[in-house]
Amino acid sequence: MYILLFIICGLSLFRCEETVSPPNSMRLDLKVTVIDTTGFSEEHCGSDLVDSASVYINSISYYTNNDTISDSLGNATFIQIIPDRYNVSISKRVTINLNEKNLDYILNGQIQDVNIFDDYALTAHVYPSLPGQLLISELYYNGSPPQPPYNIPQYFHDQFTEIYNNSDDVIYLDSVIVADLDFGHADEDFIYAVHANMFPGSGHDYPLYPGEFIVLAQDAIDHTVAVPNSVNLSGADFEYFVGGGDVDQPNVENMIKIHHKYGIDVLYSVFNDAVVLLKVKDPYAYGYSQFDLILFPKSAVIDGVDYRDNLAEVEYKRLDASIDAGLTGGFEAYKNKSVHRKIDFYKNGRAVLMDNNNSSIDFQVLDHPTPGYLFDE
Ligand SMILES: [Ca+2]
Ligand SMILES: [Ca+2]
Ligand SMILES: [Ca+2]
Ligand SMILES: [Ca+2]
Repeated sequence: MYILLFIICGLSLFRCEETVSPPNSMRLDLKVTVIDTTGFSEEHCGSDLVDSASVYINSISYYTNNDTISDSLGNATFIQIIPDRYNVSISKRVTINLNEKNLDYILNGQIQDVNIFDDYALTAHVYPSLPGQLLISELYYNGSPPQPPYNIPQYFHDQFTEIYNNSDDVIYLDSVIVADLDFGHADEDFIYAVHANMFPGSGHDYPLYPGEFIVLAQDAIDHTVAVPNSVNLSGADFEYFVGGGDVDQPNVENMIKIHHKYGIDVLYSVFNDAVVLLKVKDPYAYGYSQFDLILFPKSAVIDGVDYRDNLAEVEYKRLDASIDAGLTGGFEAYKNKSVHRKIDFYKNGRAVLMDNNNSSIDFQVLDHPTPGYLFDE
């Protein structure tokens, strides 16, 4: 029996190695031409062919990543890549001086799940957007594994959303809404939220200074008491409170419940979901779908992140490229992992986090969450 097992393991190992590194004769070249047909690049850079853009390709089956820079004709060439299904992401920063103020635009595009099994040329469209000033810096939705002898099954009450001021100015959290979205609503103008909760305050009560974090907990308690390798969220700044038997930590501010389709708390899916920050004058102004989802205009979204356990399932993305052109996650539920924005650069000692509006390149996976602080680089 042991011998048989050994042989099976050995075989699968061999097969795995063999597929990851096919011989060079099997490899192929890919040319990506980056183009901006919105008129933005033509006006500000002199051509609709986009030079100096970072082009990233990742193989869906083998998780390999490659990146290169587009040339003066907008062409990015990849030599001798493995034949596979690929996701392609493009990003370029363009600084525009408008009324004596520098605005850092991002040209951003994504092509999902393209079959590249022969030499191939494709055209990728990019769209201009402004990167977020107020960002979701970390999302811990994963939950904790069961830990004997505590006998608690998969634990998800320790979820939290970390928000960061990525700008040079004070930002007030007052009336900012945090919402998670339903899948399958390809609406040009609206997003469809399952849960929506608003920060309290009347305009200037909750300042967030440049480089500062806040933590919004599902429940602001020390979760390590129940599950030792979970997180201590007793120092969280805000918590979701939906009423009923939900925890209400008296010294931690509650979010204002705007919409709550279901659940004993505001639970993000441990498998796949999308979370956004947005701000509107009247959260009830846009109505509801027939499935009891609350609508918000897409134009009100400040930042968003789309995640999924299986990164190959890009067809199930909940956010479009105007908010998040990519997908983060890629791990099993209940592993204690979190997704965190990468550090783009430092400005006067303050970390500026990456926001290409593409979580495939902006986020990385941490083995343990970091509520209210930056991971060590
Ligand atoms: Ca709660
Ligand atoms: Ca409370
Ligand atoms: Ca963003
Ligand atoms: Ca963190």
